[in-house]
Amino acid sequence: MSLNVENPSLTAVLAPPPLRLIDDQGRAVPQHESGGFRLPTVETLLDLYRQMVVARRFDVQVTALTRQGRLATYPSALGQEACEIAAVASLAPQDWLFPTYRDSIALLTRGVEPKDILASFRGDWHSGYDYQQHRIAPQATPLATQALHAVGLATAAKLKRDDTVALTLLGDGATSEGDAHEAFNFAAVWQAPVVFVVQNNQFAISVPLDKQMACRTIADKAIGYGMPGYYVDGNDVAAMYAVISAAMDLARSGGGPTLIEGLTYRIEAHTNSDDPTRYRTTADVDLWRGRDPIERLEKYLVSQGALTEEVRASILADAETLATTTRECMTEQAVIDPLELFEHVYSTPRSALAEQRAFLATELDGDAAASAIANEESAR
Ligand SMILES: Cc1ncc(C[n+]2csc(CCOP(=O)(O)OP(=O)(O)O)c2C)c(N)n1
Repeated sequence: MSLNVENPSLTAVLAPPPLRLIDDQGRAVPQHESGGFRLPTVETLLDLYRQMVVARRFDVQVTALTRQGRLATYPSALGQEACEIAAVASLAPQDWLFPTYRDSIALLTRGVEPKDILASFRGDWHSGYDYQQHRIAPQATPLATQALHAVGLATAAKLKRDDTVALTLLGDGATSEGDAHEAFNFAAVWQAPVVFVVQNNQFAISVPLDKQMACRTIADKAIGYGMPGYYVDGNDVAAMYAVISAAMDLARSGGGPTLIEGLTYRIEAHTNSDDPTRYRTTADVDLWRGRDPIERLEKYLVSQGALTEEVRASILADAETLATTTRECMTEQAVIDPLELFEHVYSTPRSALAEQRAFLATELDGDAAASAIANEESAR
């Protein structure tokens, strides 16, 4: 059945320009274009700038270590610093963050040590950080599952009448999952204090967003769920911070959830096992490199006289110190016991798992014996 529409062009959908407070050239946008959001203070912006510069240095360093074979895998967030840092900066100490594999720099910004962030990427079976201490859930690899967990925690906080808000980060691809739909729907039905920040980096590995949905923006979907939605320039940290902070305030004061889409771009490959030249052009990547979130803020801060050479040098020195710590912790041999994997599954051992454990133990013994022989031979 087709709709009887006289003018089919009426059904054409055009994405609006995303909300921004600082434009590509590093200029504050006029008040009437700011959607009612206020530009954060220069002090706040300088702090966000520092965190973005440090986070990028970490990201670049970890990508290099992965290429050297020190880590099994690392999903880079290069180019997405504005979304990641704005999200963490909007959290109060009691709030919870529900991140994905892409969001290591968010963990870093919330105070997790590099060696603890990287434990699972080196091959350990569990995350290296204490979830309760940092109020950060495990970095989810199954897409969108963390959104449900965030809604669960937020609903519990509401029932307990405490003022905790949950913030979850999702990719554009994750919004194609049923779990994302369930999370958005029940967050709105239950008016849960949760904020969904979708980093639309335009690809789910090799699949562009227009192969996943036909609507204008992900943010538009919010209206269907019954919550506010914002389509924001995800490379403008000022806008991301202003919108996310407002959504956190709304959730904390009992106003329910918000869906925020940050339009951004993943500059690096999906992970080190991906070849992005198969599905996107160098021209596209160059275009987005030209919209760099750090350079944009830098221009603004310089124009305000807030970023002097001295301040910049001290931020770069901090970033280098962190890169050195990161390199050093990766040169230490990881102490990993693969058999530990079986220890916390059931309180009473199950026969199938016991068989698998015995199988792995035999394999590990074989490996140990083989490497002992190899060592002996090379010593001769
Ligand atoms: C439930 C589920 N299905 C498929 C995958 C395989 N997978 C891993 S990453 C990815 C793309 C995710 O894209 P997006 O949500 O946009 O996040 P990005 O990696 O771009 O940050 C897919 C399909 C998965 N991890 N989980």
